[in-house]
Amino acid sequence: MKKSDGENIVEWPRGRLDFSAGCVVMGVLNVTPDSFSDGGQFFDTHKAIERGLQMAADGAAIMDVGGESTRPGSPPVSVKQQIKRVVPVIKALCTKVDVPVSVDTKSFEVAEAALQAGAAMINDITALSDERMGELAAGWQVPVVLMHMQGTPATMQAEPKYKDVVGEVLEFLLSRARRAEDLGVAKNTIFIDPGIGFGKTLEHNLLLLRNINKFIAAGYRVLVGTSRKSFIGKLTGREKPSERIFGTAATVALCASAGVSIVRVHDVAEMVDVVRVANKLKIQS
Ligand code: HH2
Repeated sequence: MKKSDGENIVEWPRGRLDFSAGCVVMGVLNVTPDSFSDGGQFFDTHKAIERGLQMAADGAAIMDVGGESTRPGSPPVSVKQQIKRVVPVIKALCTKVDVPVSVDTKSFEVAEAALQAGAAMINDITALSDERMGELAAGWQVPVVLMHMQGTPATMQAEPKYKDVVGEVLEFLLSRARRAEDLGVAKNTIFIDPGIGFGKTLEHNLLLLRNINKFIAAGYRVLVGTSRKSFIGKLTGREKPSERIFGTAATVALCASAGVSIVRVHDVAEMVDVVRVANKLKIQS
């Protein structure tokens, strides 16, 4: 079924996303010293702002600003520190460009400070484990990303276990999405995300990606974050995250072609090209 234009455009008081061509790109902007891929590169506020401006110029539809790494084993960062890292960057980007900025945090306080600074979206890797986050999104009428994770970043890669990874992850996401709706978040502004690499082995990640159509068919828009992740390193033998761009491109092309709405990536210019081509190559079933 072809969606009408109305369904392809998601609009809210602070932003707009146009899915009429298919998948769009969310650029990753980590204002952290220790992120697995770009840690330290944009820790300086000015460098982070410049990177955000570059991502907007490169065609990012959203910019995702985070102040806490979630890489396996990463230590938590205090609310105060996260706010100090992300708020000046969000403020500057919101005044300089039209692209909606999302905040990547599991903290209600950080999300609230980010919204006050102009953020237009919340990316919560704990899928509203603090339900005040859902009320916050509903009150500000902003979209939310709900991600699945088994365990916490400190422990998640120790020994992830599922009986049926696809079924369990999907069931969890649907229950959190329904809860978000109960809290007042509009259905078309809820994005579900299988959480690639968050408490998952290589095989779990591959099963989730091979079955991404099941998530797409579930009634909510889907976001996927594979960019430069270690499973791509395992498949390609590329140790350095910065060398995983072609591996990332394969996953991005397949996700876009399958009907994923948003891909979260570090290499915006490259993946905008990938998505533009893949959006035109949806395999007919
Ligand atoms: N992945 C990372 C962080 N946030 N959010 C969503 N919704 N989905 C993801 O797959 C996802 C995410 C990890 O990547 P990155 O931000 O580059 O690394 P770090 O957490 O080390 O800052």
